[in-house]
Amino acid sequence: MQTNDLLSPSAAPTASVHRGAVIIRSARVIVTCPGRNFVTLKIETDQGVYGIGDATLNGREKSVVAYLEEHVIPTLIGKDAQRIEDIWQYLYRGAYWRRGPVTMTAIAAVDTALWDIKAKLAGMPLYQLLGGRSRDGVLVYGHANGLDIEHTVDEVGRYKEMGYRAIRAQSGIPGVKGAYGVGRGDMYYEPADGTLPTETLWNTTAYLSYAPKLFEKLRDTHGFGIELLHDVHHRLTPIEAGRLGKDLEPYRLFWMEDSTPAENQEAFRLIRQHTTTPLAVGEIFNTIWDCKDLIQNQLIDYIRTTVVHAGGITHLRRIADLASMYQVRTGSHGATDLSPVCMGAALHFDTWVPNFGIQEYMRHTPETDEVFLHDYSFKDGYLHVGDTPGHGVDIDEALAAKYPYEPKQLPIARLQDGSMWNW
Ligand code: EZ4
Ligand code: CO
Repeated sequence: MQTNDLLSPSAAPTASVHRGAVIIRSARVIVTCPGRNFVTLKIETDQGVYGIGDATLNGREKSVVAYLEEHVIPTLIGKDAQRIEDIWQYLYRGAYWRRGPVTMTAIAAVDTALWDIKAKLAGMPLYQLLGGRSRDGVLVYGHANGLDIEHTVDEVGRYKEMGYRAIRAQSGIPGVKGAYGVGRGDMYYEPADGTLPTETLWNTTAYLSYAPKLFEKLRDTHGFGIELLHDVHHRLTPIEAGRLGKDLEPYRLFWMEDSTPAENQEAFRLIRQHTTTPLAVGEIFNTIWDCKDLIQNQLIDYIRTTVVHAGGITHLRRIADLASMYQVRTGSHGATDLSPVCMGAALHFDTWVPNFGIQEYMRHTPETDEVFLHDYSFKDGYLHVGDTPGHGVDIDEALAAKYPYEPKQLPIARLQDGSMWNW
């Protein structure tokens, strides 16, 4: 009797292992807190080559750890580490439950580690594997935060002296408790600050009259020879964002970021109709579907998705390619909660991607930089990657173990009457 191979269980389609395979032997998650929490995935192969990927999701670190340990790592063992695309599809399509920040951060960690491995196997820095260098250095912007206008103007001056050519300016607002972006220290603005979310108070009226005065003073003092950026951090409605964009036009911002929440991508049409201030959004997006309408309708100028929160190099490349068709450029998120592993991978991506715009760069603490040894450096407003094979970032596990996890959450915002607002 003939057997039907298609129906027999032994013919169930699995990804077969080919000659030349580099088998994933183990994978584990490392959690460390050298000043702030970071989650790192380390994938080891049977050829001694390993790769690491950032898996940090600020305030939700343990959710990603559980997703990786319970659901992802067991499926990786025995797979060929070279099959980056197939593993990406396996983790995305194969999960049934698609998208979401936890899932996509976990996928990003695997993807980043696999690109690290592939580049190491090739003996190349990652940017070479992606298609080679498109630029000499990666333009970055730093964060100048002050308690009021005068302080912020001074802080921008300090960033200019450090060599920055592009600076994000955020200022406290009189009468507004805990306005977004006001640091506690000089260099390391760190919003995740409580075991329970800190409550901040928001006042749109005060902000809308204060922000244009800040940029007027910044231009008066520092001139137009420096790029200035501003993050609204989702605090406005679309029509309010349109008004702010219009009020800021004389000060020629590089961009106005996250001026309204973007779950409804259509919302940006209203902002666009009212202002020529360039618009940036995307740091909390996790797939291309969050950006699709914004990009295809040319409602934004910069897409801020990044390696760790948008599915890794593999998915970010797809977003950047879509964006390039509409002259939308990249402006990846790079706050301190994105580890040096993400920063390293992002800088290789930025060195290659044709439609690069700018890269956010908040310096990590010296403790973090010691745990995560990295081959990138800042000079004259640009970050430069070195030629170490892979993405050029490694983790000192013995040192990492000295900094145990500290639970911390992001703040929340309320209006004057107590209603919840967008933080
Ligand atoms: O508040 O990364 O542009 N940067 C930002 C960040 C975010 C934090 C949240 O985890 O908006 O400072
Ligand atoms: Co932001």
